[in-house]
Order: sequence, then C-alpha cells, then structure tokens
Amino acid sequence: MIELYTAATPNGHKVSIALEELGLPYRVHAIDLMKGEQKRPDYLKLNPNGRIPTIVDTDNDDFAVFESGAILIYLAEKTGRLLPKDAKGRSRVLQWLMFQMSGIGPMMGQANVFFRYFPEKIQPAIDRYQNECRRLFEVLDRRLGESEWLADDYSIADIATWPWVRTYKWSGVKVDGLENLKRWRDAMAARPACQKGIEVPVKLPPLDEASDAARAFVKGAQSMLQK
Ligand SMILES: N[C@@H](CCC(=O)N[C@@H](CS)C(=O)NCC(=O)O)C(=O)O
Repeated sequence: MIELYTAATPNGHKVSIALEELGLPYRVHAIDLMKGEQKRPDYLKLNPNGRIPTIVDTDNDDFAVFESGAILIYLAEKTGRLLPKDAKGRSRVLQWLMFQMSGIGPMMGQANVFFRYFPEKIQPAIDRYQNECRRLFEVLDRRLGESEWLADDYSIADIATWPWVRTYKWSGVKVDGLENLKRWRDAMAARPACQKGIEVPVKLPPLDEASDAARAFVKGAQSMLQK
C-alpha cells in the first residue's frame, strides 16, 4: 500500500495521477497547507522540506519518498512502467521530467505568487515569470509538434508536466498559437487517470477569478506567504 500525503495542487496531482495510471492501491492523507500541517514535526520526518507530496511505501519497510519527481521515478521503477529501461529512452524521459521540475514548476509557482498572491502588484516580477513560462511553453509546443508525447511514449514526464500546464490561466500565462500544446493538453485531459488524479484529495471548483473559492484560496495563500 502507498500512503499518499498530498493537497489539491499540481505537485500533489502528479502523484495521484501516476498512482491511478499504475493502478497501485493507495490511501490519501490530506495535508491542510493553510493550517501549516506540512511543517509539523511528525510530517517533517517524512519530508524534511515541509511540503507536499510525500509517499510512504508500506510494502517496502515503510520507505518514505519526498520530491514529486523522485516519487514519480520511484513508482515507475517499482512497477516497471512509464519509464523505459533502455538508456536512451530512460534519459529522454528524465530530460523532460527535469525540464518540468526545474523550469515549468518553479516558474509557474513564482508567476502565481506575483500575479495572484502578493497583495502588491510588482509588474516587472509578474512580466518576468509570465514571460519565462511562455518561453517554456513554446519549448513544449515545439517538442509536441514532432512527438505525440514529451518523450518517446506516454511517461512520467507527461504526468509531471500536465498538472502545471493545465493551470495556465491561474498563472496568467498566454497559450495562444500553441496548437501542439493544446492537442496534448486535450489528450491528457481525456485520460481517466488524469481526471481521477486531479480530484485527489478533493475536487476543487474551477478557480476562475470571480468565484468565492478563488478568493478564499488567494487569501489563504497570502497568509501562508507571511509565515
Ligand atoms: N519540489 C517540490 C515542491 C513541492 C511544493 O512546492 N509543494 C507545495 C504545494 S504545490 C507546498 O507544499 N507548499 C506548501 C508550503 O510551501 O509550505 C516537489 O516537487 O515535490
């Protein structure tokens, strides 16, 4: 059994999508980020970074794994799926996985902070992160113009990237003209595992600007930034 510590965010959704895709039994432990549950001493023993997601594999001596990219690799290796074994195929998946972990995730995270959560609107910072996200999206679009998936086949690289890219409106990133990215976004959104994975631990209402849920979310994120 995989114990999954998570919240309704892109990094959390990567892992629930992978678990759904792989058909592994898992138990969800919702971590309330606004209450700071990710900083509690018992949780820090599992994840020294004090963030979600984390897994504990009870079939492997309660082995704990933190960092979403490392979790995806662990689950792929545990099942022998979604990560090829040949050196070149494996490397191509890991290249796109690292591209997500070091680029798409951090840049969209910062775009969210400056565009949504900071009460002060610092336009050069907003532009910097939104433009960098757009540049990264163009890299994805070019790749998806030559390949159905990010690597040779559907893999943990697609699973890592989609939960972030699908939230482009929330980060204020423009996707006009990126038709290959759109084709891939639609293909990902149609997968049952992706649909189930993004409802873990809870189904969020659409975070459009007008909704109460969005206002509460921004307020919560602002208070978290102050901690
Ligand atoms: N590099 C980490 C990033 C994890 C991360 O930033 N998680 C966010 C939610 S998406 C979080 O737990 N935020 C709470 C906090 O910053 O206290 C990973 O990929 O696992």
